[in-house]
Amino acid sequence: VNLRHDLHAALNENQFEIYYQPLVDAVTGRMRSVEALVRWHHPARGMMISPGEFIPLAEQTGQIVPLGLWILRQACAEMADFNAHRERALPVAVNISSLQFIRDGFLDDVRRVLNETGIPPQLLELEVTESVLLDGTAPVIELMETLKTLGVRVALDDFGTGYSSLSYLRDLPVHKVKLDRSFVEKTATDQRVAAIVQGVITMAHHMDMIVVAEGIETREQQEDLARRHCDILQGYLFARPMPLAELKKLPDHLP
Ligand code: G
Ligand code: G
Ligand code: MN
Ligand code: NA
Repeated sequence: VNLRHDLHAALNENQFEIYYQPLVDAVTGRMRSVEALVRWHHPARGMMISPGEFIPLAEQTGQIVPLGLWILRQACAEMADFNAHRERALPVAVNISSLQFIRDGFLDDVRRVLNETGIPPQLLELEVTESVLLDGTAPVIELMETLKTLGVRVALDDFGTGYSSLSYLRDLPVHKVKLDRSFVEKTATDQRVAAIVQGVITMAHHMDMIVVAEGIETREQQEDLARRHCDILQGYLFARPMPLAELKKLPDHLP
């Protein structure tokens, strides 16, 4: 199978689907938002191909641009509809590849999607990783500031992996930091990791940022992160990423 070739046809043939994973309040377990995670139902392979496999490929071929726009539009359209039937609206976070984020025209895409789907900008969040800064910091900060004036928020994803630097926390106008799950795995058993996690949480709070812990799989991890005043938790313990139809059936609290 030639994934590179198949990826091209996949968009036209509607082979992608958005799954949603809840993020919950660390104290109450109430659902606070969802993260959109794309899935590819590959017809020949007869199974789903992980975005961990095809997103990097799409980045290499440039197909991340049309695919990323489709994901953004689809997630916003679906969540606008989803929220129309709910008492309390849920924000949706969409992962944006660095290539997509720093590309000329991204801001126009966001504006267009907001207009077309009618989703309130406050209900859209964009997740980017620190790799957006590879080509320079100033234009990225400017873009984030513009998004902020639109009402769209930005979260710093996978924080703590790669070449994370504390200066990113200082410089970037993000409203949320997502602690990578590699930290969550070790917080309970490694005092140094615990110290870093506690430090990031405390610093982020001083900068009025919300802290999310990803990859919560056990009660022990949940309790540990809640005790450290992490605001929001996400992980298989609460719910796996799921199709929209299943999201609609979830209760408001995921204890
Ligand atoms: O959902 P899963 O854990 O399989 O995702 C694997 C990787 O793919 C993660 O790094 C995730 O951020 C990324 N990913 C999932 N959905 C999207 C998406 O819609 N856009 C981008 N750019 N990355 C995504
Ligand atoms: O890079 P990003 O943080 O966007 O990727 C999120 C990825 O983490 C998705 O592929 C999602 O399926 C996965 N994920 C979500 N919760 C858990 C969890 O509790 N454990 C593990 N191992 N992966 C998780
Ligand atoms: Mn993410
Ligand atoms: Na992450």
